[in-house]
Amino acid sequence: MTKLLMSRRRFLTAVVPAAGAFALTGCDELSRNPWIRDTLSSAENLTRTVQRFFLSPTSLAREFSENDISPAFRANGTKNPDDPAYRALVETGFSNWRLQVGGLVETPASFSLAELRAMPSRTQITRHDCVEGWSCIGKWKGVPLANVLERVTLKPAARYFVFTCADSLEQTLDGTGRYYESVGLEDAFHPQTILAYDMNDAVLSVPHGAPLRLRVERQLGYKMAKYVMKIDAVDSFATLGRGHGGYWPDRGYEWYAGI
Ligand SMILES: Nc1nc2c(c(=O)[nH]1)N[C@H]1C(S)=C(S)[C@@H](COP(=O)(O)O)O[C@H]1N2
Ligand SMILES: [Mo]
Repeated sequence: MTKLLMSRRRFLTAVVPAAGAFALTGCDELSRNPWIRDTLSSAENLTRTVQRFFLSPTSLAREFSENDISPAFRANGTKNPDDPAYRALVETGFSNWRLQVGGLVETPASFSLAELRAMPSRTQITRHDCVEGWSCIGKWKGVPLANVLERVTLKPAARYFVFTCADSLEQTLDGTGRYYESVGLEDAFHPQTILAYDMNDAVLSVPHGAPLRLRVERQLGYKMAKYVMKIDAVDSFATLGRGHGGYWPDRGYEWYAGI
C-alpha cells in the first residue's frame, strides 16, 4: 500500500519540478504542455483506483496543530473578483449574499451567512497543496457540506455536486471562463468537506474566497472552489462548462485530484 501511494507522491514530485524546468509559472501554462497533460490524465484512473481500494471512504486527511499554521497563506488564482454582481456584494459586506442550493433536491433553498453560521460547524488545520508545487497550512472553520445537503433532501439520482463561483478566470463568449468545480457523493459527505467562512480565526477574506469557499481536504487546491454562490446536485456534469466537471478539469487537469 505504502509503495503504491508513494508512487503517486513520486509522480507529483516528478511533474512539478519538470514544470519549473519548462519555466512555466501557473496552472494555465502547465495545462498547455501536452506531456504534462497526458501524464496527468493517464495517472488519474490509476490514482482513483488505488485510493478507492486502499483507503476507506472516510479516511481523514492529516490534521495539524496550531503551531504548524503557515505565517503567510498564499492566495492563488482569482484574488479579487471584478464581476459586478460580486463587487455589489462586497460593498454591502455580503449582507445580501445567499448560498443557493438546488438541482436534484426535493426542497431547493438558500442560506444567508448567519444561517450557515448557526448550523453545526467543524474546524480543521490542514495542508493546502497547489498543483503548481507550493503548500500552506491553514485553519478552516465552516459548516460540513453534509449538513447543508441534509437540509434540501437529495433526490436519488444525485451523484455530483457542482459549485458555481462568482469569478471568471478567462473571458469567453460562452461563459465557460467562469470558475466552477464539482465533487462526488463520497467527498461531499466526507467529514472534512466543509463550506468555510472563517480562516485562521478570522472572517474569510476576499483573496481566499469570501464569503464562502469549499474545503475538500483530500484533493488538490484547484478543487477548493472560492467565492461559492450556488451548489447544484446533478446526475452528470457532461453538459456543464466544457464537460469535465471544473474550470481546470476543462483545461486538462484531472477531475479527481486526490492526494
Ligand atoms: N473561484 C475560484 N476558486 C479557486 C481558484 C480560482 O481562481 N477561483 N483557484 C484555485 C486554486 S488553483 C487554488 S491553489 C486555490 C487557492 O486558494 P487560496 O487563494 O486560498 O490560496 O483556490 C482554488 N479555487
Ligand atoms: Mo492551485
